[in-house]
Amino acid sequence: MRNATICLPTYNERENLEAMVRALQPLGVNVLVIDDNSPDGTGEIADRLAAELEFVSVLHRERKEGLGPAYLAGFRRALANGADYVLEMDCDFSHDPNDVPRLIAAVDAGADLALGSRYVPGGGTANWGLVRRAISWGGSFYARVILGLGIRDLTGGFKCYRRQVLETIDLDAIDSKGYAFQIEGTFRTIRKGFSVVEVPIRFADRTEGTSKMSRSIVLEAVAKVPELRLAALTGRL
Ligand SMILES: Nc1nc2c(ncn2[C@@H]2O[C@H](COP(=O)(O)OP(=O)(O)OP(=O)(O)O)[C@@H](O)[C@H]2O)c(=O)[nH]1
Ligand SMILES: [Mg+2]
Repeated sequence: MRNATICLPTYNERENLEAMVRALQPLGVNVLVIDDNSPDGTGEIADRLAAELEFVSVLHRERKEGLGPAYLAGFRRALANGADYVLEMDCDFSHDPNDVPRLIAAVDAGADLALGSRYVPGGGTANWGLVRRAISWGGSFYARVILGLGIRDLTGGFKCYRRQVLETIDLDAIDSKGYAFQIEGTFRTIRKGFSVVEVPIRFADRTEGTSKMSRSIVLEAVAKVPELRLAALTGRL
């Protein structure tokens, strides 16, 4: 049986973490919580769950540095622990735990990276306002055109990587923190010749806790996309 590890970054997800872990329990996956010393006590909840449940482990980091560094630390830990598949997922129920088996099945079927996608037929966003939808769709459009990719949803954070991908792409070279991290991971995967498939998902707004999205995360992505394009053009990527 292959080992699938879900990397679950948390920052102040006290209201969501336990319910998320319980929802993932029947799926036969490992869960690695990556907590950045959340002031609301999420890290202690994670420790309690890890002590109770064999499939749960915790990576404590000293401070909040953004999603990118948290995921990179999680990827390295998951690979060291022998994961065959490494997943990314938010801990706020925007990503439906019941969709995890479909992402895994896409990699079982041969994809090297499966992306949960809002912008392919069958996918979508629930209860998002027009502005939020426009920013998200526009961000993927911008990245798709500049990077010349055929992928519809480049900023989503619900993914399943085959181990070989993360062993091949240069993780040390990635310094993106927010949405740019998602774009960069997928771009590097494609540049190395790996196959990517989009799996339609319905993305729901969080109902508990607060968003960590910020203007700087959006601006980082706007700047990072042409940087990635240039790196590819000059053979550095
Ligand atoms: N470890 C860690 N986790 C983070 C950090 N920033 C966000 N997260 C977690 O990453 C996931 C996604 O963050 P959200 O705040 O939901 O951001 P988002 O999904 O882009 O924005 P919304 O759709 O508005 O919720 C959640 O599980 C957060 O707790 C961080 O700096 N460190
Ligand atoms: Mg969210």
